[in-house]
Amino acid sequence: MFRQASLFGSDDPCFDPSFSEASRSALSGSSWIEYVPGWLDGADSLFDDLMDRLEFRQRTGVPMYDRLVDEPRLTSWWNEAESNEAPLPVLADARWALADRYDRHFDSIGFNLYRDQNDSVAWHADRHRHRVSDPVVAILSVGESRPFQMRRVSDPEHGEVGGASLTWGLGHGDLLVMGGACQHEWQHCVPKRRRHAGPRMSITFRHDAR
Ligand SMILES: O=C(O)CCC(=O)C(=O)O
Repeated sequence: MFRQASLFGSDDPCFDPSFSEASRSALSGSSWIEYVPGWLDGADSLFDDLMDRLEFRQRTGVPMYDRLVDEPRLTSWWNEAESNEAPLPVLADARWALADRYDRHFDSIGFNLYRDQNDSVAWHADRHRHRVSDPVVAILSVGESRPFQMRRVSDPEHGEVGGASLTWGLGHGDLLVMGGACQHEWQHCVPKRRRHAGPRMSITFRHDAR
């Protein structure tokens, strides 16, 4: 896996605490997304620091459609119950900035590494919707840009589709936040690509209570 240096920030990582570039869109009912392009500066250094610091593994036996498969990406987890400190100070600060803005206590961070164009995550809605009502999920993307898609469903378990999908190109420090009923009314995915794609990491902030 080789990451080509980009023009997108090899400086020390820092984010925009004022969310000045944020734009919020109502999706349907009470679902909304907020998109903040380039929220984080220094995305390249954050990617490299996390690669040095985290242990990634591949989950096996993951249910996908009607089969059990090896997940086509690598993952790593941090949660507050196991360790007080987020893996890097900039992520600790980001947690508090997100908590202030979205009024949620983000107590876990999931790291997903898409090594190249063959890595992906299939259509799904996050399972913690069964424990937390209307969870807010914040996704910070570093490394190369990959399409992130969302589609409306009548039932997130079975993915009955109702309309065209929406797509954002996420990478290089972009932030996308899903809120309201997104995990009940919508599914999301990161599809494989035909053309070469360098590595991308998504850093996902979740809360297990309000
Ligand atoms: O990598 C992403 O942008 C999406 C991650 C995701 O959907 C998940 O881990 O549930």
